[in-house]
Amino acid sequence: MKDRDVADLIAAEEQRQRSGLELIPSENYVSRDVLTALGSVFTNKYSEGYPGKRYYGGQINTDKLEQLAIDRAKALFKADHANVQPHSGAPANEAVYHAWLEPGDTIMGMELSHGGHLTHGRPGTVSAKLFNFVRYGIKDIETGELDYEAMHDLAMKTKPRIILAGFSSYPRELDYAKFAAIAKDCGAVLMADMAHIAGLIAGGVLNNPFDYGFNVITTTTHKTLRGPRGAMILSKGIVSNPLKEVEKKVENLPTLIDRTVFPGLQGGPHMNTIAAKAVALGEASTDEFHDYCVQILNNAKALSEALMKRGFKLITNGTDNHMMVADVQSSFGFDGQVAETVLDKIGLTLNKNVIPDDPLPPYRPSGIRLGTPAITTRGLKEDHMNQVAQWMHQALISKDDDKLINRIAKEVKDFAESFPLPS
Ligand code: DSN
Repeated sequence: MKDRDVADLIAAEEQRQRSGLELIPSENYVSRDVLTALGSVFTNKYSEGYPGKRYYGGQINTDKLEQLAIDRAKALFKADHANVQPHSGAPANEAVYHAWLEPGDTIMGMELSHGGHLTHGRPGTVSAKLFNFVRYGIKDIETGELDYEAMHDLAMKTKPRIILAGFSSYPRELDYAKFAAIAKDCGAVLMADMAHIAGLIAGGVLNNPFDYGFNVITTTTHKTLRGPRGAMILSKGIVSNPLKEVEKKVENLPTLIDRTVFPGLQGGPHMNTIAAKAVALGEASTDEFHDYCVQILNNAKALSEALMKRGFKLITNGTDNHMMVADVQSSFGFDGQVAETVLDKIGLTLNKNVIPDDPLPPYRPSGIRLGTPAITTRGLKEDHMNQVAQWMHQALISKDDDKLINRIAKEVKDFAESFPLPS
């Protein structure tokens, strides 16, 4: 590479990734094939429109490529349709809202501090300015069970046009059948934002919302799914020509969504990213990927138990998926920002996070969020989780002891470097 400034930063980032352990639950290490597709000549091509219906010439390969990604996504998630063009998760969610709703309509989503995502109605976001969000949340903080009765009552009172099941910091499975029953009673469309757990659904270790009557699923492609940064919208319904207007009926959601993604919200799709999505979807359909997903869950269980044994207060007392949220303020007497900084120093990367109804502000919240997708890709197994928990505990209880912190950092580095990045 001729540009030494950028080349040096790439090399430094590769070294950082190699010598540390990535515990942010929304991150992963992609395969060399995904990186190759991302860096391919498809980056040179404009392809506004959809396969067979483009506004530019020269689409002989892009049409086949996008169709391949669509077909793989449909087969993997049992969808009638897949739109593989969204650049990221936030615009994918926006696209669904705009495809189905009119300004002022109501969406029911998860309370943000209980695990909901910014695009599920955080004040100040574009969607919160345009739509009316109402909230459901956790009933029992010890088990993480949602308050489905309150959700039903609120849905009947506010008549949301979309009920959104999904989260970015909730460590339990949702009861999709209960969501479906509530949506049926109030007449809402059912949408799942499965960005965090798409890989686990593809790998067959968590439930697929489509099996419970959901209409739409949005997901990013770079978390447990282990693909490039980007997103997809999967839907049930009739697929028709996206260049022609259709009536706003639930069976037309695939076409309504296509028309909202392009030309509604985006211009040209990023075909190199779509190539990498196709590769990741191919990888996710293998037995090896299923085994990887089983290991993610086993590692998360082992890590959560090892942490709780050392006095970490975990929200809902454990996990059913790949992530954990720990209340470090009540466990150790300092906030999540302090914990994030200390753990960064020893080479364990995770993020500060709010806990349900957090009394502290979001930039200094009570909690941290961590997970096992990336370390499982590196090859760590249940037996290693005790060691990870021990390093975290030692570093946090001795956070001002620079000598000890440096010693742990060296141990983490030596350990991490014995688990290579995917090649
Ligand atoms: N930023 C993502 C996460 O970490 O969960 C969600 O967008």
